[in-house]
Amino acid sequence: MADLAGLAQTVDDAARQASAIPQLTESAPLTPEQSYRIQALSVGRRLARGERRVGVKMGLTSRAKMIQVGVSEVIWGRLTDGMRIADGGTLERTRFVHPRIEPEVAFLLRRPLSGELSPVEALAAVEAVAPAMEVIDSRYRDFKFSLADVVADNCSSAAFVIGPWAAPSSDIANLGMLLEVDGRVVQVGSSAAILGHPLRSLVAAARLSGQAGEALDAGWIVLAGGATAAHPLAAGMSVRTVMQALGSVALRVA
Ligand code: 0L1
Ligand code: MG
Repeated sequence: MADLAGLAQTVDDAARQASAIPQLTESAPLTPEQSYRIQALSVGRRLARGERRVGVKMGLTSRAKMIQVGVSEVIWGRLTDGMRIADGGTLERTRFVHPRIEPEVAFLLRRPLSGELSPVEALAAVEAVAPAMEVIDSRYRDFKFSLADVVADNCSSAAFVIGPWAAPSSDIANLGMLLEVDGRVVQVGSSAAILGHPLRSLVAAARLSGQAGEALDAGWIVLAGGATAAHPLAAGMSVRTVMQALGSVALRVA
C-alpha cells in the first residue's frame, strides 16, 4: 500500500526547499482519492507548522488547460495564509522552483457553502469579489506531471495576491483583463474563460470540497482559476493584472 504520509512529506519538503522532484507516479500509480489524501496530508503539515487555512483554489478551469492535461473536470487545492502576498508586495524568487503567475478572480465568502448549488445560490454567499493573481509552481521536474501528481502537489499552488475587494453586485461574467510585466502586456484574457463564468467555478468549489467533507467556510477566499496562460516569473519583474471594473493587483519579484 502506498505510504501517503511519506509522499505528502516528499511534496511538502520539495516546496519548502524549492527543489524539484520526480513525479510521484513514476514510482507507483495513485488513485484520485489517494492524490487528494496526499494533498490534505501535505497541507496538514503546513497547518501543523502554524499556517492557517484561508480558502481553496480551483485549477484547470479553462477549456485550454483541461485539454492540455486531458481531463474534463476541474481540480482544487487548499490555500493557507502563509501563501498570501500583500497587494504590491514582494515574492522571493529563491523560495520557488520555477514559478509562473496567472490572473484570477477571487471570491470572499460571507457564509459557508457546500454541496450542489446554483450560481445564484453561490452568489448569495459572496461578500466580495476582487482581481487576484495565483503563483503556480509545480514541485515536479520541468513542470511536468500527471493529473494524480498535480493534485497531490496541491494543484501547483504556491502563492497568491488579492487586489481591492468590490461588492458582489459587480458583473463579473466577461471582464477583460491584462497581465503586465514591467508595464508590458504579456497576456490578454477575459473572466469568461473561467468555465464560462467565474461563478461556475465557485459552484464547483462548493461541490468538490463538500464531497471531501470540507464545507467552504465564512471568511474564506476562493480563487476561481486562471483566465489566461500562466507567465514565467524571474527576479526583478514587476507584475500587475488590470481587470475591467475591478481594478488592479500587483507584486514584485525579488
Ligand atoms: O491553477 C491552475 O489552473 C493550475 C493547476 C495545475 C496545472 C498547472 O500547474 O498548470
Ligand atoms: Mg490558478
